[in-house]
Amino acid sequence: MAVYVVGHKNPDTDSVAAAISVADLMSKKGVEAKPAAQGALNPESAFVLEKFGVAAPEIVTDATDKKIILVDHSDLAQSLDNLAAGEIIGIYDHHKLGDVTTPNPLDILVKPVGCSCTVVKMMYDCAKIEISKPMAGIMMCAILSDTVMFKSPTCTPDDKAAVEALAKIAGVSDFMSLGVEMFKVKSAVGGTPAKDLVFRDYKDFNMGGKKIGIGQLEVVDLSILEPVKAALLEECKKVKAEGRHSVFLLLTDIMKEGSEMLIVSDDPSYVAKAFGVEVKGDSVWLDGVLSRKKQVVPPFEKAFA
Ligand SMILES: [Mn+2]
Repeated sequence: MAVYVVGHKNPDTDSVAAAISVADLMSKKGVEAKPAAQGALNPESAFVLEKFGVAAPEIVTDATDKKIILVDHSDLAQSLDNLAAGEIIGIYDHHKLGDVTTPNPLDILVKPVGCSCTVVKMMYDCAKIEISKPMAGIMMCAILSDTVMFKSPTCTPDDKAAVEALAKIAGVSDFMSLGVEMFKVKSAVGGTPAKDLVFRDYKDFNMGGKKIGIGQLEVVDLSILEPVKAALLEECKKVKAEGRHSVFLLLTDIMKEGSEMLIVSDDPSYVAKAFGVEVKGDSVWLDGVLSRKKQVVPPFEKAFA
């Protein structure tokens, strides 16, 4: 029975590239493994796979009767449906440990680095298994994406070293310009429905018993989002109306290195409490905030606790 390797809901490039590369590594170790994604690829991931000639993973949303390896998450809310009806045999991640549990011992490697693919690179090295050119290419792009080209506070020296090593294998001499090209693809919002933009990189959290949704759009210039901001806010209101306490959408300007946060909440004072800012109206600028995981989730968890 094949093992399915799968990342979080609303798959991003790390979830997709980590699933593909872990499945590749498992196969080379003699374990039948298939990469999977919990939904269609976003434009950035599609660009990256196309660039290195890698096929898109199968879409899988239910764990029933499957052996599963989780990558890039370990939260039930972000995982497959009916996880308890399957069997998790591994977790490879770079987030805080989530709330999944397993009936049996499992293989697990979770490291405080900027990207799951940095962890996967360590796993290849540890197993002394050669990384192919296409695998190196997609892993390198995932690390550049997750670390916002090394600007994110989540970025570590391990991530930079991994990108440099993977770029050599992939035969990419100027990885930073490939990174910019990738972020331009990510920034393109023209013709995309507001709903798709809100869910492009969206996660639900349980904070102090409240359901909180936090989405993020990273662009090379915030002005790109100006024409769609009102529609994004309307869409966030609809998402909140589905039974959430709050929905926050981070509009991140990777060049200015900060985020405008759109706020739809039963009690916006949590934003003031979490970030020490004055909140007027339905948005606030958070200077220096690039990382949801490191700079947004922890202060909110404290505030909602
Ligand atoms: Mn990641």
